[in-house]
Formats: sequence, C-alpha cells, structure tokens
Amino acid sequence: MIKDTRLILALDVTDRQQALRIAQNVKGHVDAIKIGYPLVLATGKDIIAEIADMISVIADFKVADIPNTNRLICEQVFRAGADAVIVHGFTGSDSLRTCVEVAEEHGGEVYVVIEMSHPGALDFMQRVAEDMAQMAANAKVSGVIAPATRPERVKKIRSIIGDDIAIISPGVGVQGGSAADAIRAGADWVIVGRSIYKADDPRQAAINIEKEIKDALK
Ligand code: OMP
Repeated sequence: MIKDTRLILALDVTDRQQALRIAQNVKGHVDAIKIGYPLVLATGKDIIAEIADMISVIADFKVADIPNTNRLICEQVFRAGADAVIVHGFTGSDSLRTCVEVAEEHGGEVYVVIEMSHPGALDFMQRVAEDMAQMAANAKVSGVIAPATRPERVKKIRSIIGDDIAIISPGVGVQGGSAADAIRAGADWVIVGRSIYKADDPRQAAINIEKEIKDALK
C-alpha cells in the first residue's frame, strides 16, 4: 500500500452507487478502501474489482478457519481483485501462514487482527494479543490491526512487532479514538468508516482527517 495520506476508508455502505460515488469522491485523500461483508454481501464481489480500479482495496473478510479453508477463501479474495486481505490471528500460526502463502502467490498483502477496538475485545482478546503480535511478526505479515481506541496498546504492539510491519488502526471518530493519537502511538494508517461515509461531504471529512494526521506527524 502506498503510504501517503495514511488514511484508509472503511466503506461499510450497502448501496453500489453510493459506494462508487464515495470512492470516486475521496480518491487522492485515502490510500486504500477497506471493503467487507456489508458491501460485498449487498452488491456482489464484483464491487471489489470496480473499486480496485480506482483505489487499492483491502478485503476485510476477517478470515478465521483451518488452513485449507483459509487458502480457498484467500484465493477467491485475490482473484476478485483485492490488494490485501484481513485475517484473524486467533486461529493460530498454521492458518495464518497459509494466508501469507496465498498472498505471496498473488502479490498481495495480509493484515492480521491482533486486538479489536470495541469494548468486548477486553473480554478475551486482549489477553492473547501480545502473543498474536509475536506470531504475526514471525509469519512476516504486511501488517497488523491494533485499536485507535487504546493508543497505549498500539504502542505496546509496535514494541513487539518492530518497525518492519505496518499497523493499521481502526476506532477513530464514532468509536471514540483519535487519528492523531493513534499515529503518534505508532500506527502507520488509521481506518475510518462512519465519520467519512456518513458525513454530508465525505471528501471534506477525509481531508480534515488527513490534515489531522499530517499535523500529528510534525
Ligand atoms: P467506524 O467505526 O465506522 O469508523 O468503522 C471502523 C471499521 O473498522 C469497520 O469496518 C470495522 O469493521 C473495522 N474494525 C474495527 O472497527 N475494529 C477492529 O478492531 C477491527 C476492524 C477491522 O478489522 O477493520
């Protein structure tokens, strides 16, 4: 993924025309668009290629299965035109390794969920997050997902994975996290959904966050 604006749009809308309009609108102000179940189930998987023609696409299918099924899913994701896939880490190193292998075969990237941004992540996930971060580093993934809602955890995860693996960080805006704090804590990109796609002017909303990120880096 090109590192320019350091902003990824989570395009969780369910209408094809609206999705294409917003993608066109924010072009140049986001480095990638994250597409997941809401948009793909509503409109079909061809939306991946349509958006990938404009902007880099991260397919957020939170892949979490045995290695063979992970392989089958990831192959479909990359054949559909995605540049990257999001997978879960809790299924373990063999499942993760398979996703990385398939990504390498297609020249794509894998991002692993380490600790989620919502309060429920504290029930189970946080307890194993640091082990998962180490596993992700060993598997040589392109990046991990860590919560903008807990910048201190972004910092901790950065200290485990080192500087060669990216951190992409959701939870900015509606979930309460700040883009500037996440970037200062060590995130390479922030992921923003509703604060952009529900704004009256999504392009301007993206520009505002882009500026906040630039200021945080000064
Ligand atoms: P907003 O809360 O609307 O900004 O959207 C955040 C986006 O990031 C959604 O697409 C979520 O599914 C996703 N996300 C999280 O919010 N928290 C996580 O821990 C992980 C993800 C993700 O994997 O992208």
